[in-house]
Amino acid sequence: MCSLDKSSCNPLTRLYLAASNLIIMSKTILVTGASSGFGKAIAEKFAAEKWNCIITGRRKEKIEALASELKDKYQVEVLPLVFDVQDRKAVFATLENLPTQWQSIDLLVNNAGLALGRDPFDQANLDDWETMIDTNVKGIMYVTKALLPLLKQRGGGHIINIGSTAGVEVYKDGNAYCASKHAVAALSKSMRIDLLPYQIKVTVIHPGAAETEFSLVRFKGDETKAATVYDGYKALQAADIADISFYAASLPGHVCINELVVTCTAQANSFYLQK
Ligand code: NDP
Ligand code: 8X3
Repeated sequence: MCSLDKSSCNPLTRLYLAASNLIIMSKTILVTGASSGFGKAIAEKFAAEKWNCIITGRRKEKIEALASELKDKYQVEVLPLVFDVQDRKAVFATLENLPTQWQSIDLLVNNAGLALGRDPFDQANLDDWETMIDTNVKGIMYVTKALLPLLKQRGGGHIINIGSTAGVEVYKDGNAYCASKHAVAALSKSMRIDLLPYQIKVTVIHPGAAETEFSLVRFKGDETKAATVYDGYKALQAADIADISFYAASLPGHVCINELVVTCTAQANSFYLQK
């Protein structure tokens, strides 16, 4: 018998106990928008900390390449999933049919999102507006709703939503992007209240300017315009948001960071940036 004193077990039993301990201790994160920027850095950080990762995005080759890289580098399990968060049917079909061994999710990071254009309200493009609302708002709603049965079944768990300083203050020509991120702030508050009975933590992180593919997407591939956004100061890096997400996810069960506004030192808020 070795139920109380592990040191008295034979080596094989000790090995078995150590392995089962490792299995029990492995946690799982699902992060959307992992093909670049914050999402990719978040997957890298959590994989480095030995979390198993479900990574999602639309660009299949990038998601699959990241999956191989994380598996090789960190010896963790990685499930790559390719879908558009705007596509309600695809979101539910994929997330309601996760392989059994992937159904215990400790942390959902709703990160996938984008800005398209930066134009005055009267000149902004309606299709861009719809894409931003469909991705940044409806995407979070679909993904979260699809995963909630699993989170509830698991008991507890944590949702981190990536908002923006654009969800704290509205800036000129920010219109629909700012509205979408204000919606993320409101949805985060709403989730936190409604999910209280299930002990699910809800954190919203509002980053300021960060050097990712964000501006390249916003300015539709215009590299010069995108680079100008980060000229003359040290912007936040994707790894900064990954580290902060990991910290928020590592706190004791009874502690929840509700909201965090994070900027680089050169930025005070949406309006003041020292270049
Ligand atoms: P990136 O453009 O580098 O990354 C965006 C990620 O979202 C990509 O992986 C992209 O993957 C994914 N994505 C976009 N649209 C969809 C979609 N319809 N379905 C599935 N995945 C999608 O930008 P960031 O990393 O900077 O952006 C991540 C989040 O952070 C966004 O919500 C953004 O609004 C927010 N944010 C960014 C800031 C910044 O200054 N960079 C500051 C504050 C907030 P794919 O194209 O493969 O689908
Ligand atoms: C991204 C930061 O300032 O472009 O959400 O809105 S900002």
